[in-house]
Amino acid sequence: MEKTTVAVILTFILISTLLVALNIQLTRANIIRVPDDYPTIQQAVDAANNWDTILVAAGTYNEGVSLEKDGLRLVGKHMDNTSMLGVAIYADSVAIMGFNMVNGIGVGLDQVQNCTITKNKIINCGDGISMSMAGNNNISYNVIANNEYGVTMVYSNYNIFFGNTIANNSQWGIDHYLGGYANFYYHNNFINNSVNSWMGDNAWDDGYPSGGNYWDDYTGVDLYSGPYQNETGSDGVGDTHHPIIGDDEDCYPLMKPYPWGSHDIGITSVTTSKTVVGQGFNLSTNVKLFNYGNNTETFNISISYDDTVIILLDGKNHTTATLQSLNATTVVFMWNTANLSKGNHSITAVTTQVLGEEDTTDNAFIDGWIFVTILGDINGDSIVDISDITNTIAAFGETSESLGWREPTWYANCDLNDDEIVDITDIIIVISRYGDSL
Ligand SMILES: [Ca+2]
Ligand SMILES: [Ca+2]
Ligand SMILES: [Ca+2]
Ligand SMILES: [Ca+2]
Repeated sequence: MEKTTVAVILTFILISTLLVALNIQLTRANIIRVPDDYPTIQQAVDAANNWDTILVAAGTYNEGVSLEKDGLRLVGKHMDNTSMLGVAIYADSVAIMGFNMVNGIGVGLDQVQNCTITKNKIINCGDGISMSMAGNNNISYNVIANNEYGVTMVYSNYNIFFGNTIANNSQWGIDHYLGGYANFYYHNNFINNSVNSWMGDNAWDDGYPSGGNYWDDYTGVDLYSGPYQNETGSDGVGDTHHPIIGDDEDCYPLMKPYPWGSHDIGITSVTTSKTVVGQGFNLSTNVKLFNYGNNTETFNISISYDDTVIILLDGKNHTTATLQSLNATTVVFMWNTANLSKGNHSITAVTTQVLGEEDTTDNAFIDGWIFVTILGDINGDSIVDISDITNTIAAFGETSESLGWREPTWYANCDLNDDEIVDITDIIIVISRYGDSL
């Protein structure tokens, strides 16, 4: 064969190969639009090839979609404005994102792998997400709420769930009862489900400091930090493990629902030294704060009774605090009750919003109430009588350090002269006021 012939054949082969490659590239890049190209999502799915992308404009599509093509990407405009009833997936590597599925059929994953379900709202469906023999799928940043079951699994393993809010589901948030093990859950919020998770053998945290999930029924506190939660100082992670039905546990339960902003401070508790106080006497209110963000923040904190900002003993109406990332502090406010009428008052602490802060729901905290009364009325029933005397005698000798099992305020309410001990002076005050009433 002549050299030129060989060159021509080689060139032909090269161009053919390029064309085939280009064709595959074109096939992969196909984008179909709903409703521009097809009026319904199902018609677009039926017309699509594997690995196509279907973009769905905002609107209400009153259809449940059945999907059997590998790699298909179904993308709604936004989870708030692109509605459909749900989708049943029977193919691998499918992606569903940006849909609002309300009063529909939710998402079904049937014997599929490597699918991504992200940024959808799945609300008021029977099962939010139902998985049957589905593995290695990625379920992230969805709101799965007000369903009967949030997620149900039948022999479905090795799936990853993160950043989802699973809330108000009337049965179980996640149901592994019919087989679901080695699934991995972190940074999800479990809120107000009848039972947050049922059975299974799964992983519930991403190690330290990344952490686990937020559980509304977690009862622990956050006073310590570190991988073993034995180092001084809070870190936004509960100090004790959160048990999950079955033998599982979340070793690093989060103290606040995800996501935590990069600028985000919050008040975690407000406690006032007395719940019942003689009018005109001093109180101290402790406000505990946490910095969930990754920046050092400086901000003001004030406290109010009812809607009136309290002027502190130092004459100011606020305190300024600086708090490093993932750290807690307690600010103490000393104030006097002279301006408060006798009766119940609510106590509220408020912090200023720091620059860039999005979640301000935890920048205000209401701490129940205090009862302002006449001096000597220990139990707040508006009269000084024998029960106040016996209460004070029962607290005789108590100091803030010697409380044992008792509530701090029980001792504090009896320490009428604020000298940090319940002694004969306090008993004499009660007796001298015997019979006084509001
Ligand atoms: Ca902790
Ligand atoms: Ca906040
Ligand atoms: Ca009384
Ligand atoms: Ca005293």
